Amino acid sequence: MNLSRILKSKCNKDISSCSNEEIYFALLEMVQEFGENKVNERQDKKKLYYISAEFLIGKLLSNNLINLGIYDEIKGILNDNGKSISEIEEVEPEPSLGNGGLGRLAACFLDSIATLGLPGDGIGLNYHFGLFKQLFKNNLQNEEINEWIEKQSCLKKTDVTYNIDFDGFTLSSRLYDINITGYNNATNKLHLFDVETVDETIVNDGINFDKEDIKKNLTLFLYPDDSDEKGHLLRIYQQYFMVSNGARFILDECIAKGSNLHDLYDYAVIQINDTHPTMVIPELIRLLVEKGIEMDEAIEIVSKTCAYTNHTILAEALEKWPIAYLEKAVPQLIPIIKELDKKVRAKYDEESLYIIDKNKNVHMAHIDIHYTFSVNGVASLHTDILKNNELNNFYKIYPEKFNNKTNGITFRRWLMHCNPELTKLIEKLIGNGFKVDAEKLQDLIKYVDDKEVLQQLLDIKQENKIRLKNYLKKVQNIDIDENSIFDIQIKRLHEYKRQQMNALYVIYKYLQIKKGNIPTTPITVIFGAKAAPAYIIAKDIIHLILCLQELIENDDEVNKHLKVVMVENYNVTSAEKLIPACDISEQISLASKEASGTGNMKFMLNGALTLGTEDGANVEIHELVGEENIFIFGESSDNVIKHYEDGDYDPLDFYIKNKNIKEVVDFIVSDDLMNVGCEENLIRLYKEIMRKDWFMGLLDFQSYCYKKEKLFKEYENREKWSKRMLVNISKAGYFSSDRTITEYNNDIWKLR
Ligand code: GPW
Repeated sequence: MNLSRILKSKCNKDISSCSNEEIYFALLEMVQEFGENKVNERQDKKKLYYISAEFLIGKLLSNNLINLGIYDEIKGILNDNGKSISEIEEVEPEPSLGNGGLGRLAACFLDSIATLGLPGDGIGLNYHFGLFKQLFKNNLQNEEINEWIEKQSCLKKTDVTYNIDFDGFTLSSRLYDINITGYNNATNKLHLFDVETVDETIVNDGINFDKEDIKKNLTLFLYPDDSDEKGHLLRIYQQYFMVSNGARFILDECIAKGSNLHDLYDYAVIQINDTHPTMVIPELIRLLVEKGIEMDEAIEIVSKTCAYTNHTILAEALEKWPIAYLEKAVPQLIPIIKELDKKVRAKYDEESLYIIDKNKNVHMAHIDIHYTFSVNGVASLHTDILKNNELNNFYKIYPEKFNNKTNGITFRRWLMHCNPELTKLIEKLIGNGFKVDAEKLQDLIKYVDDKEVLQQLLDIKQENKIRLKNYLKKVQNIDIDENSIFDIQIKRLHEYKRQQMNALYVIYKYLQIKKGNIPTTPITVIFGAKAAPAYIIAKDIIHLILCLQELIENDDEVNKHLKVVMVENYNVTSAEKLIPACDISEQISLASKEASGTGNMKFMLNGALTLGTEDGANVEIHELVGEENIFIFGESSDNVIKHYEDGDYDPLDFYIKNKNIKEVVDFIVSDDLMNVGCEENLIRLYKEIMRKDWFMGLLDFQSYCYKKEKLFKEYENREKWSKRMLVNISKAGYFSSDRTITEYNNDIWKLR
C-alpha cells in the first residue's frame, strides 16, 4: 500500500502545496475508508450495546492513524512535504460529547472493546454543540457554544430513522455513525441518534435557547450535569429519545440475526452507563409487550439482557424524577414503571427499596438494581461503599448481582498518542508488547537503579514541560517557567473534588512567601475545570482561582516563586498536553466521594506522582506503588462516613482553633483579593467554606499542607524522584482499560 500516493490522490495535488485544512480532510477521508474496510463482517450472535448519554471521544484523527498502524508513516510523508502532523491535528475540532470522567470512560471503553476484537457498539446522542465552551471574562466563567460538527466530519449519516412518540407530538430520528477502529483490530461503531428537526439558530446570547421547543432543541446541548431546574424536563425528553431509538435499533439488529425476542439475551447485552439511560428498561419492556410478549416474560427477558454501572454515591447525583415530569414527557412508560414498582412492593416491605417513593419520585437507580442482572461499582473502595453503605439494603437481597470493575484508560491515547517520547523510550527498553499487554510495563522495574534511564525519564518530562509552556503561550498567552514544579489539578469543578482546598493552599504559600519563606524550586499550580452553568459555588471557586492568578502575577515579590494558571476551556485536547508535563497529580477529593477518578491513572502512567486522599482508585494506586511512591493524606473514608452519620463536623471549629486556617480563609475576603474580584462572589464562598464546608476541606487542610510541603522537599532529590516516576509508570499497567474490559466481558457480557 502506497500511502503517499493515496494521500496525494485524495488531495488532488502535491501534498506540499496543500493547506493544513486540505490535508486534514484528505486524511479524514482516508481514515474513514480504511476503518470501513475493517468493519467486523463476522456476524457474532451476541453483541454488546454500551448505552451512554456521553462519549467524550476527543479528537480522532491521530488516534485512528495510530490504531490503523500508519501514524509514523503518515507523519514521515507529511514531514517530507514540509508539513507537520501536529499542525494538522489542530485543524480538527474536538467533539465535546461528554462532561468529564463518565463520558471519557465510555470513550476509552469503546477503544478497548474494538482493540480486543469484541463485538460491541456505543449508543448515544449527537449533541450539536455538546458541552459549552468556557471563556474567562473579568475573572468569571462565561459559556459559549462549541461548534464541532463540520460539513465533512467523522459523522456518517445513515438511513436508519425511527418515529419516536411523545405526548402530543412525534419526532423522527436520524442515526449518525462514527467508526471506532481498534488498535490493530476491527472497527466497531458509535451510533449517535439525532432529531431531524433540530434547529441551531434558536440559540442566542451564549448558550440560551427556548427550553420548551423540544422539536428544535432536543439534541442541541449536552445537559451539563447539574442543578439547572428548568432543564429537567428537557433532560427526560433527551433520555427517552436516546433509549427509545437505542431499543428499537437493538431489537431490529437482533431480529435480523434470528432472535425470536424470547431469547433476546442470547443476542444482546446492554450496559447501562449510570442512570441516564435507565428508561431503556421500561422502554424495551413496552416494545416487547407491543410485539405480543406477556408483561411478566418481557420483564424477565429485559432483566436478563441489561447490566448497570453505578458511578457515584453522591445523593444529589442519583437521578430521581418526579413522576409528574415523567407523566408529562413519557406517559407511555408510566404503566410499566408502576408495574415494576408494584412487583417490588409485593415482594419487599421496605420503603428504601421502592421505585416510586412516598413523595412520588421515581428512583432511576432502583429500577436498574431490581431489573438488571449485574450492578457494578467503578473502583474497589466505591463498590465496597455501595455494598456496605449506600446500597446495603439492595446488596442484602441481591448479593450475587454486585461486582466491582475498577476503571481503566486506553494507553493508545493516554500514552502512545499524548507522550510519544516516553513511548519510544519504553519501547527501546522493554519492546512493543506493552501496547497490547499493559502489564508488561512491569518489566521497566529492572531499570530502577539505572542512572541513564532515570535521567532519560527526567529529560522527557522536561521536554513535555516545554511543550506545555509553548502550548499555553500560544492558546492563552501565558508564560510559565519550565524549571518550576508543575502541580496540576484538572477535572470538573465540584466541591467534593476540593479545588477550593488547593486554592487555600495557594493562599497559604503566597502568605509564606510574603513572610520570606521562599520555596527552593518555584511552583506552578495549574488548574483546569468547567463548572456547570447553574452551580453557583463552583463558579465562585473558579472566580477565586482566577483572582489569585491575577493577584500573584502582579506581585513582583511573589511571582518569581509561585504562579497560578487556570487553563481556559479544559478539554481532552488540553489534557493531552497537560498530563505528560505534570510533576504532581492532585487527587484530593474527600475520601468516599470520588467513585474512582481516571485522571489519577493517566498522570501516573505519564510519570507524575500522586498527592491524594484514600479515595476512589487512589487506594488501588497506593497498593500497587507502595508507601514510598505516593503521597497520601487526609481522613479515611470510614471516618468521613462517620462524620456525616454523626453530623459532628463543623468547619468553624477548625477556623477558630487553627490560626493558620483562619489566616488563609480570611484572605478570601481581604482587600488584596477584593481589588481584583467581585465582593459578592468572594463573600459567598468565604461564608460557604467557614459555615458549611460540606466536603470538609478544613478537616483535611492541615495534613494536605504538610504532605505538600514534604512533596516539594522530595522534589529536590531528582534521582529519588525519578525512581518514583519509574515505579509509577511500571505499575500503571493494571489501569489499562483493556484489563477493565476483559473483566466486564468475563464476568458480565460473556461475548465470544
Ligand atoms: F454522577 N462521573 C461523571 F455518577 O463524570 F453519574 N459524571 C457523572 O455524571 C457521574 C459520575 C455520575 C464520574 C465519577 O465522578 C468519577 O469518579 C469516575 O471515575 C467516572 O465517572 C468514571 O467512572
